[in-house]
Amino acid sequence: MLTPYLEASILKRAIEKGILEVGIHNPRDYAAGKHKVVDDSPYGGGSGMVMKPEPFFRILGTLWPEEDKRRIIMLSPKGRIFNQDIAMELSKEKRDVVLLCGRYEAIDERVGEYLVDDEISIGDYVLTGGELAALVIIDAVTRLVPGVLGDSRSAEEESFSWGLLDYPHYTRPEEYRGMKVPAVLLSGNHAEINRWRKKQALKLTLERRPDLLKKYLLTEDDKKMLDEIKEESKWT
Ligand code: JFT
Repeated sequence: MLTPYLEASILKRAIEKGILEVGIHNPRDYAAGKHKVVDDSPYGGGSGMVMKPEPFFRILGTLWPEEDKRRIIMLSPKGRIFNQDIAMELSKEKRDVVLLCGRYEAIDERVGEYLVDDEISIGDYVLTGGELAALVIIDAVTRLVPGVLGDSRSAEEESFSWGLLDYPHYTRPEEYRGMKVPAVLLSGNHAEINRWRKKQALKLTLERRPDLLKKYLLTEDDKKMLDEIKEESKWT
């Protein structure tokens, strides 16, 4: 499940450049007995299966025996909701980040209790297991590591719209099926272009995600643009 995505696009390049290293370890390979059983029925009864604790303890004991060299994160619908702040924090993590992915109904509670530093969910919807959530985290974190996206995205550009929705983008042709690219973008006036983009970002964020706008630190010019936006919307 994991390798096709890791071997595509940006993640593949990050791995090739040596910026990212992903090891995939299957609990089944650490399971006991000839049948390599990783799940069992729940104590107390009920439907579904529970992942046994031993394979997880064995993986971690074998590959990360030193507790201070690992940060163990379990993907779980009960975890705190993943966001860009958590992605940023993980991109700066010096320890190996271990993403524990389960299947079936759940992982035996003792894994969370004794091994796990952090429980994370990628959002309030139900997945079949933790692997997709782990890929989402790997993707979001990796693109924040310096060198992954190349130098084309400057720090200035990143901070420009950080916390706001993105402004509209256009490429050639200048006119398509009667739809024109906004004239300001063809003007070559970069101060004006930047202001237009910031205003568009503020407008879209105000319309669709007012919750984001509340957390965003507004400059005096931002406030002025918001006033302009509100004034302009009175006429539509
Ligand atoms: C779902 C998950 C996340 C995240 C880990 C394990 C089993 C299936 C399941 C589904 C509903 C209730 C278990 C997982 C997630 C998310 C993570 C597991 N399941 N209980 N679902 N939704 N956002 N992260 Cl182990």
